[in-house]
Amino acid sequence: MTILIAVLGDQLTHDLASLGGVDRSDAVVLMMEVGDETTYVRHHKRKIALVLSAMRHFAQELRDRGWMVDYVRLDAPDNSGSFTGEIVRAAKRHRPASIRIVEPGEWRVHTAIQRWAELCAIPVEVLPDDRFICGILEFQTWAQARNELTMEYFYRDMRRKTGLLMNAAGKPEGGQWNLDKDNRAPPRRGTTYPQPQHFPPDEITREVLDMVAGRFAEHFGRLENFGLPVTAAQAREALAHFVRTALPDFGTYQDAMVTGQDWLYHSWLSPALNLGLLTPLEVAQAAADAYARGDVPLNAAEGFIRQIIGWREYVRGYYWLEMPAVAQANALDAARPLPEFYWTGETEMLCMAEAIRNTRDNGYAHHIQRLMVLGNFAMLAGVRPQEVADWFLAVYVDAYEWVELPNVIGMSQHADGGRLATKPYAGGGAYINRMSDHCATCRYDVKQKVGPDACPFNALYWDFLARHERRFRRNRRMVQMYANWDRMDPAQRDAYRSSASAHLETLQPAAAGWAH
Ligand code: FAD
Ligand code: DLZ
Ligand code: SF4
Repeated sequence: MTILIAVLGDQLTHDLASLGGVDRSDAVVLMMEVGDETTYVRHHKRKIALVLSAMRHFAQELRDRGWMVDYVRLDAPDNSGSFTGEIVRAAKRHRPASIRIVEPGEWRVHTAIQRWAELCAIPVEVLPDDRFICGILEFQTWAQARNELTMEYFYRDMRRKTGLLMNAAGKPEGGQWNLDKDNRAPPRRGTTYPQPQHFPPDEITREVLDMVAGRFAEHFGRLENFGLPVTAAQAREALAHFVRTALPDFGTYQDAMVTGQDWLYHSWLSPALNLGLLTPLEVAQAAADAYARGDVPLNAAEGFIRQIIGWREYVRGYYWLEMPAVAQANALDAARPLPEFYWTGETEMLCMAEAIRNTRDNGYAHHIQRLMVLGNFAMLAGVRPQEVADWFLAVYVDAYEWVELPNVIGMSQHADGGRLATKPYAGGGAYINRMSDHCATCRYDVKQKVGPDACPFNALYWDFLARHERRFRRNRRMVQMYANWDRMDPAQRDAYRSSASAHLETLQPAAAGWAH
């Protein structure tokens, strides 16, 4: 009895649960390139190229391993344009006894799958995605036992569960769970930085690049110099390259920003991880092994592993716990439209212009650029969180709603009212100046507090605290900021607020049509 196994574009893992325990001679693997997935937001061109190229490579590998693959191409004349449309058509083509699929990464697709059994009149089996270290139900049980969803405690549980960086006595390696205090060094100057490994496009990728350049010409972002890993073998090479060249300094300079340096010591492994070309456990294990060999210091291995088995697993659990309501959350009542320069990069704020250039050229910005520059500015300016979320979902090669939405709504915009992060990630120019070399050559003066030449982050920061005083004044972690505000001369407070208003008035809203 034939089984139809649907494999989605971010499920490109050979030991995917749905591919296990099946007689290959009696199964058809269905992979679908569909218009809906390429345009539910107008993804960065590079992301579309990556996903479709990786899907085509994976299909080829499945065939080489003896699977029968029914691959629906985007340019097929009878392509229905949606997963559901293609499932119905495939059910008619193959007349399977049942359909199997691993639970999808996104709520939109989860909702669509609920209708498949009825539409196809056959059973649909949805299997847990065991590539994640923490299951969805496991996270829900963990969360139910707590008032606050503190990432640090979740992370410790994941360390215990995986045994990563744990000693024989069941204690954290080195005696501490978290070495973040060692990981806040400003950028190292006068040095060369490692670069991610570049994989020249093969014939499959070149064909996809040509198609994307034509069909998605209006989408944001550049395709030039495409060199992302598109197979599991390449992704493993990229992982080894990162461990060798960048991981040793990953921890120390994790929060640094340098003009013209797009990756610093970051891994740029999120695209491969989120597609399933790498699993979180193998990536974290590679860092732990490097530490065990003495190749990298503990603060690097711990800091990196925390991002993978801590933050990445935590935001995925949070997504499924809080959806669908969290997508509309707007606890700070932010109503401003997204400024146009997020799409054009045309701003005199050098930190913003640099992060947006990196985003346009590579579909990348590292965590501190996303959080403390792009996200911080939007929150301080009071931009509507759903517009911010649409932007982040559209412009990054690694963006999938399960990981993007918690990071935007919860971590960077505080729009969930503090469910994910107890304190808003807000900062003025001084923070960016400490962690980057941008301010030295910016048209604005980071040391000036108010006026047309002052760094806009300075006034916007105090204006944000003043606007949300009732919400944040009693927050234990913000007592010091409000004490500083209280000590300020009232004329200084007024000057901050009018300087912020003057800057906000200069912001041009983005024209419709960039994201949707
Ligand atoms: P590295 O710095 O090398 O970190 C290693 C890995 O840890 C990453 O590849 C990633 O898998 C994981 N990781 C690190 N931080 C996080 C985090 N906060 N949440 C989840 N995983 C994390 N990450 C995405 O994968 N997709 C997104 O759409 C996305 N949107 C974001 C939006 C905002 C506003 C913010 C603040 C963060 C977002 N992140 C997102 C998290 C993080 O910024 C990226 O994972 C990281 O920049 C990817 O680059 P890298 O592989 O070089 O990361
Ligand atoms: C991101 C993306 C794009 C651009 N295109 C496709 C596609 O044509 N076919 C496909 O299976 N997946 C695609 N993806 C990834 C999906 O959006 C992702 O698998 C689901 O959202 C998971 O819920
Ligand atoms: Fe950014 Fe302000 Fe520094 Fe300019 S001065 S780079 S706007 S923080």
